[in-house]
Amino acid sequence: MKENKDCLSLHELKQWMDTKWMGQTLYFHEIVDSTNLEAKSLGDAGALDGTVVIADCQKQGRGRLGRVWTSPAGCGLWMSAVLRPSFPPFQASMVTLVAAMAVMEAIEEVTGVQAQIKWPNDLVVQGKKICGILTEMSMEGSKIRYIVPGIGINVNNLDFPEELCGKATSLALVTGKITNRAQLAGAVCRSFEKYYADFLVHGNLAGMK
Ligand code: BT5
Repeated sequence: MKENKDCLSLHELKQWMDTKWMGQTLYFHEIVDSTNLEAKSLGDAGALDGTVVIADCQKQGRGRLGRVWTSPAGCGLWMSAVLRPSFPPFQASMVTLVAAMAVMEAIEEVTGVQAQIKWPNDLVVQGKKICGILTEMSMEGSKIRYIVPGIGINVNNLDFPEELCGKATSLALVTGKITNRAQLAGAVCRSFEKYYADFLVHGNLAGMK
């Protein structure tokens, strides 16, 4: 497998965005500092619930606690959403788990790969990190203004910087195949809608399988 490029574009993404609300307002950038920063700006500017931002490349992909998320062009799914829930702030951390469940289901649906959730915000395959999630929140008084879950999935990466070797993997390294990132993005958004709706009804994750 020498060629690891698929074609990610707004047009391609829209074709796979078979959802009710998540990703129906959709932004795509070839290159961006961080999709979380973009989504937060959109949130500040009044973006609708379910607005999604996807980039081919992040110059300053962010992990938790100021850590760096390696986000090269042409191989990953780097995406963030703007959510405007009415639940109280103490429930916000559950959104990370909703996102993790959604990514796990989407990866299995699209590639057949079974990833495991590594608490609190990672997905791993064969002990190596394939996805990281960074959830950020903005408050207005004691209420949530918006929540931004940011999802990074290593899809078609064939190699990693030295510091990640042995720690990170990708769907391409696991399956030996190229995965269509737009298809995966659509599947993530569809699964997210399902698990999030369940969470909004129950107020917890008890109903999730
Ligand atoms: C995370 O942080 O795992 C959250 C990563 C969230 C990334 C997404 S991409 C879309 C959105 N926009 C952003 O700017 N961020 C979100 P943490 O648990 O702190 O893990 C960070 C650590 O993971 C780093 O210190 C590295 O050790 C490792 N790492 C960095 N890049 C990686 C990659 N591509 N694959 C696997 N591990 C990586």
